[in-house]
Amino acid sequence: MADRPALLQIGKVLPTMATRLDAGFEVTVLPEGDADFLAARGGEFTAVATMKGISDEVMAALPNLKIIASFGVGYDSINADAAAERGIIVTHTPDVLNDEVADTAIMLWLAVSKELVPSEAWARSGDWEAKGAYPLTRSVRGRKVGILGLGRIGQTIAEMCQLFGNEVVYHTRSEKDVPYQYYGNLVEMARDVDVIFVITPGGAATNKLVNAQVMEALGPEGILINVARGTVVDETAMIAALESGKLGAAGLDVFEAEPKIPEALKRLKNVVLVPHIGSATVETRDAMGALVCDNLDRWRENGGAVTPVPECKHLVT
Ligand code: NAP
Ligand code: 8YV
Repeated sequence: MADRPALLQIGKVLPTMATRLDAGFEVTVLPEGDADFLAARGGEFTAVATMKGISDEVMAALPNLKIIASFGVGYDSINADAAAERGIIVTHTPDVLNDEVADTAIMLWLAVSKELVPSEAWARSGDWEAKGAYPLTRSVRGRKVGILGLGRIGQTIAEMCQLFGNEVVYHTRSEKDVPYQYYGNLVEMARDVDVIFVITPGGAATNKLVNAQVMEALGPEGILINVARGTVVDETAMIAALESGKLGAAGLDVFEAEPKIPEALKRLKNVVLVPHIGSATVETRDAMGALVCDNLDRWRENGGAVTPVPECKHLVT
């Protein structure tokens, strides 16, 4: 392998990442809107570092590619099966963001239940003086919590819920060895809980998993928190359920066509919306960036990888 393999960078990396990438690789940033670039130079690159996935077209234009190191644990914007078939290792950044994303999920639940946004507006606007105390809100204590996707992050959310004295139950495709009640049927779980945290991967297998039936089962007092991917929830059905009161409220970090958020969703009072900030702290993003670089360095040293995605584990010795 070349001492400094040619690496194609997709998206803007963190300063800490730039220093490390430059130390080990000959880095070229993929120019946006330059249709001729890949045709002319695609054959040069054996490594990719990406902050925003990689399209099938770009992957196909890199015939000598050996590794795609992706920033983020979710890799629904990378065709990992196609990469594995070509012998390309895809890596992601699991675990280092579990706590941060769980914190964001709990923050959204607290903000929705305790009406942080409208009560803050009440304080700022002078309504407190003019109208008196803000109306009572609802407690998160002692609630029954349903977790859709009890993986690394889902389990961290479950642990945090123990601090609030919540009963935790969950739905996944396969039952886990955990002390929480398992529901094989998502609608049945929705019927029995006060809040659902959505924290599955995105992609075709989970597309619109949270549909109108699930949201109606969660009900007029129910709260939906989505920190997974916008695609996991049927957004049109969610807006209709929130407008009609069939679903009580929602806290959303992710959206179907982000960064676009439907105007109808923005108009609703019973939602808290944040712009995909689940892992977005300096500390956690630096840890994710470091793991991207660790993967690339391992590959450069011995052809391996630290955290390959499951589809590519067999390519790593
Ligand atoms: P993980 O450890 O792989 O856990 C995924 C969980 O989802 C597993 O329990 C899995 O169990 C379950 N699952 C998968 N497909 C399912 C299906 N069709 N129906 C029901 N359950 C299903 O992943 P993680 O590290 O916790 O991350 C989860 C996801 O969170 C990521 O893929 C990403 O999309 C999202 N995320 C968002 C942010 C953010 O900033 N908002 C940050 C990080 C991650 P089974 O396989 O048994 O079904
Ligand atoms: C990041 C995420 O915001 O890890 C994930 O799957 O969604 C987030 O941590 C994203 O990957 C940054 O591109």
